[in-house]
Amino acid sequence: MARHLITSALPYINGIKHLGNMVGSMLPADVYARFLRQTGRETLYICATDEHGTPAELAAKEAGLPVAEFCAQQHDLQKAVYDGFGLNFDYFGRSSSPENREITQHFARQLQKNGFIEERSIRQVYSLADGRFLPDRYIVGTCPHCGYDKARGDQCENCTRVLDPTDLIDARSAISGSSDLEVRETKHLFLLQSKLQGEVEAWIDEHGKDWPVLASSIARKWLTEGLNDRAITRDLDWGVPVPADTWPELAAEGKVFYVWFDAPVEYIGATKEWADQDPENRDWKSWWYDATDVRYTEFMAKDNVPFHTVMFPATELGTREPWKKVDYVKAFNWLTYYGGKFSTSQKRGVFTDAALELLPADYWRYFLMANAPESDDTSFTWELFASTVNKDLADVLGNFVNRVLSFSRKRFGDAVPAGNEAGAAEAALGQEVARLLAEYEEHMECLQFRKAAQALRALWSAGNSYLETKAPWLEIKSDPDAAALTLRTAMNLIHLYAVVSEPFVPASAAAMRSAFALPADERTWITQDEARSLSLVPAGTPFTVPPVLFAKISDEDLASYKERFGGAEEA
Ligand code: B3M
Ligand code: ZN
Repeated sequence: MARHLITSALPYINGIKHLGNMVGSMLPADVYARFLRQTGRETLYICATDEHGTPAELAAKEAGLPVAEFCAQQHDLQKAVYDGFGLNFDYFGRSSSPENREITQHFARQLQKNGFIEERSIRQVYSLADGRFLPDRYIVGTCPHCGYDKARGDQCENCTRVLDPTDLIDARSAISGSSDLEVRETKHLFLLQSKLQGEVEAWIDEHGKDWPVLASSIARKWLTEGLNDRAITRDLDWGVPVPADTWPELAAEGKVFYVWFDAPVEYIGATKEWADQDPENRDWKSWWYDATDVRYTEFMAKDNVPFHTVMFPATELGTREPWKKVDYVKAFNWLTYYGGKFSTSQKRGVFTDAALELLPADYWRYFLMANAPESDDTSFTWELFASTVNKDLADVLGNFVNRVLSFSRKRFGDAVPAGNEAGAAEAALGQEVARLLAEYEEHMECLQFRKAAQALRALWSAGNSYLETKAPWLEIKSDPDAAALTLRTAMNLIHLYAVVSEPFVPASAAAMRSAFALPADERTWITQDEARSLSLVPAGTPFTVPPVLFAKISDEDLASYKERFGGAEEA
């Protein structure tokens, strides 16, 4: 049986992420990893903060902190939010780790050895006032295309055009504001991607066949445009240093690798960080090197697809070593905020820390996955959020659990009642539940999260329909044994929900499961037969009634959320 390696795009260190980032990478990866673990597959889910590059340096400057300190703080802040979301990483690392430095430098040496790296002289902007070169975002000026006066050296935020720092009008240093700039010659390393084009194409022909269209179409588009040689070093203080044993001159000048060169390597680096914490029992290399029994799935939003499907595979191929390459790329479209962009700089939309201040993680997890931007963009609106929470979570699931357990306790006391033997209604219910469970499993295996969420919801609804049909509150009057059977069956459904809902709503699943005092309940999944017979919780099992699982979002709540976060009017 294959071992499953899972990674989600590494969240950039410069600030807390919004819900759009969450639903396009870490959350679906966690849902999938939980499902795989529960169904008995050996699984390793790795993620990390992406800590290098100019945005990190600039954000640190703004915060008035040394960049290393800033990154350490932000890493802990982000990790705390992800813990709050119930993200069950096997390891959450840092791309600034010594492990990543070592492996990134190894990659570079291999690429050099195999003729895929070349030193080239380029002309770059140098700031006399700051005494340094100004890469990418360190230089600001007026966009030659649209006239926006805060365009950055790499891109104009206003018209989104990609720029070269020398294109800017009235260019100045983002550090000192000085316009005392000149263009100087400097040497950088270039990755000769053009030489690897054919190999990457062949690799995608072979391995990209089963990827979702969103991923494979983006990869093809990049290949059609042709792979250009790219500068993979920068003049920055913060980053993986160019190794002095191979490039003494560049190392002496303090060059570091470009953030997109070391970031994907951190998937491997973080796996080594994980292993270094328990070297006796963990073998990072077996997951990455010559790992023919590993199935590797990556999660990311669509803007990250070119780096993962083309550039990083090119880098891996160029090492001429058997590094594990991605098997399946699960890519996502955008989650929009009322049809517009979530924006960190304009503080528009919902950030992950703020979301957890409002409501527990399970509300967000279920909502986001049930509406995941899989085949198209999804628009987040507070109205859609409130109606999903109120209908699916509060009415369908939460209400069922509470109603069944409180009613049974009132009529039959603190243990699951015995009553009649299962009859025709229970047999029909068991068939239906087994069918829906199979459907749910199938969608999860194919990483179709919206469909999986629908199947899960259908499982929850099946319980409601059964309860409405049997109406134990009427049965109790004429035939208490019939009512007891209905309640016992419904309690078995609650236990089944507790097990199979875990990937989506782990905290609520744990609350449902702990309602029953089952001896040694270590079961991780439910088989078709068990689903059909609905008898894992026998009569006599003591139970408690958990607090209300999901509170409804009232009209007043809705109004206050919209006021606090802004709604349609700002779109
Ligand atoms: N840090 C995503 C971003 O910030 C980027 C992903 C790296 S994955 C190796 O857009
Ligand atoms: Zn512009």
